[in-house]
Amino acid sequence: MSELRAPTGGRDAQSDASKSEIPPDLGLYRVLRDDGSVDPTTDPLMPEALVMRAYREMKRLRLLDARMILLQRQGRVGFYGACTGQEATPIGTALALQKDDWVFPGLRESVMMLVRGFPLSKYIAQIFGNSGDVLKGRQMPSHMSGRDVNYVSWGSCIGTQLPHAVGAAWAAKLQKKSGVVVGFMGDGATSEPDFHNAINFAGVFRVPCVLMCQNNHWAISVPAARQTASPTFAIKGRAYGVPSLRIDGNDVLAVYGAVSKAAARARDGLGPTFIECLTYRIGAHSTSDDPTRYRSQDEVDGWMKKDPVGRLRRHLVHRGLLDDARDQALEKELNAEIVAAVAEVESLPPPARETLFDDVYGAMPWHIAEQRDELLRGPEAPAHGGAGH
Ligand SMILES: Cc1ncc(C[n+]2csc(CCOP(=O)(O)OP(=O)(O)O)c2C)c(N)n1
Repeated sequence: MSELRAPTGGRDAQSDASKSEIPPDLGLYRVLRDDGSVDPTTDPLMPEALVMRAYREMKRLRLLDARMILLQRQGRVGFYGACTGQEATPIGTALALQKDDWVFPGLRESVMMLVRGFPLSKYIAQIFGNSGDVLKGRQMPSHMSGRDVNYVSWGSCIGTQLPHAVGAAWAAKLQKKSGVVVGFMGDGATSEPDFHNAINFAGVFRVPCVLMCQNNHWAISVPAARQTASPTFAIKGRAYGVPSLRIDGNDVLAVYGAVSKAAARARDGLGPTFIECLTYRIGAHSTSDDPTRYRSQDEVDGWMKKDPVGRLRRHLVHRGLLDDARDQALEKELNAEIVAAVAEVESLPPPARETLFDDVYGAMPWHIAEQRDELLRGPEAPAHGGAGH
């Protein structure tokens, strides 16, 4: 990844100082400047239509997350894990990938399904877990997935998706398929054995994958500084012989540029790349968490100034592609889209009881068929599944 310059050093430094000497796994690849202009020496020249699309997707996700948290507080959905403050990383990644690529996510990347073409109403039905849900409501809440868009369900046990991602990439290599696999993790996942197994295997077998670490500074209540004594997470790739870099994960142009190059390397048979995306979880870990118990509002306020949506908005205004009126109109349109999608699926009944037995066996064994028949002879299920999952 030597072509990606490393503009700054130190844990959270974001100035443009001392550009060239710092190795990419200690530096910070960044494109968007604070005033909305771009650094011409690092600009990946993302096509204008894609930059506009990125803004639309990031803004929609910001609104969608806020709406889903509201629904959870009203008892209409069971649980939700938001991506607020981290939108640039999954969206910039999704826009850099191709149709036959695969995504093995953690908790905060499900928007990639939408960017890859999964319909919003079906996505929201997965959050309700009702009969509009193609997964038949069996997954853990906030574990959306979509076979049509090569987006695999998160396993929930931290880090387990990483050996799966690397294994899928190895399979693609053996089968001479063209797809690249992207595996995501949080900073906390780098302390799991699965991370080390996966990245070691990826390096040894030079599999076509990109491993993305969203360093959002917290693993629930454990700060990144208690997660590792390494100066960066990216540097961990050195031990495994995997080219690694640290990028500004709140800069969608940087994410797009870095992932495009890493995916191209993988496609060219040059093996894996490990990318640490420096970002921040603005909201709670999930609707079951109260972050005021373990971090200060000052810290959150500091990161709000580096908010990825605001930074991209400044860039679009700087380029003359957006103004207040257009931005407000877009917000109205996106809110209406979300409200309509919720209205379309919320009143659907729960999945039919017999679906519980689908998709498990090719040919249903007799004892399972017996249990299904007994269930169907029993009393009717309540008309609505209620709020709790
Ligand atoms: C193996 C395992 N240990 C603990 C947990 C409980 N847990 C759920 S999320 C989480 C923190 C994850 O932090 P990180 O990997 O940084 O991702 P983030 O949630 O910040 O995106 C933990 C410890 C779990 N799900 N699995």
